[in-house]
Amino acid sequence: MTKTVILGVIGSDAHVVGITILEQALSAAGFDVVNLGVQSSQSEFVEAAEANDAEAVLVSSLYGHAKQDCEGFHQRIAEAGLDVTTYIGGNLAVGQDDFEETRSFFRKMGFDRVFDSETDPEDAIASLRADLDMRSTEREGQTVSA
Ligand code: B12
Repeated sequence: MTKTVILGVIGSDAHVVGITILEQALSAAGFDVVNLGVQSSQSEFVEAAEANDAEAVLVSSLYGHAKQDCEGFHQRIAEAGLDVTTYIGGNLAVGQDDFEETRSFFRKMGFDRVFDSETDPEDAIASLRADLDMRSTEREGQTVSA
């Protein structure tokens, strides 16, 4: 079954090239992509995930304000009762920094995976396939034992 993913650039960020490339790569890999485009709010991500019964939400941020823009994001997802895999990627901090610290920060925020701006879309797709397949297996397991 085709898996639906929500993709967008969060906050006031207007960098569109990265998500355009990601959308093409994800579509070519067989995912059903709902691209919210740039300058998307947290509510737009959550509402789109709900409306499209999405399996994953992919957040992009390039302009350095991802920490502020993603504050409370996972709380909103939980409040909406959504069980989605969440990824974030791009230029997630202002200026040069230790990416492992950035990764750790966003992991603590609730993102399942955190990608830097050097990420090859194919690597993100491989991770997504693995994570979503694992979720399906877990769900099937739950159904059988229920
Ligand atoms: C083009 C560009 C612009 C254009 C954007 C045009 C447009 N509509 O897209 C313009 C001139 C408008 C612009 C404006 C600004 N920009 Co600018 N911009 C760039 C630039 C040169 C290239 C970005 C780009 O298109 N890259 C090519 C694409 C293919 O790569 P990408 O975006 O990184 O995406 C890839 C990966 O990051 C990754 N990825 C991205 N998101 C996600 C999400 C997930 C889930 C995954 C898995 C992977 C992933 O996969 C993508 C595909 O390979 C970068 C510098 C750079 N070399 O990256 C600065 C840069 C991003 N901009 C920057 C800044 C500061 C700004 C401004 C704030 C400047 C200002 N003071 O006005 C504004 C912000 C305006 C706004 N509201 O967004 C900074 C951000 C600094 C930071 N984070 O610390 C950068 C890094 C430049 C710099 N070195 O300072 N910018």
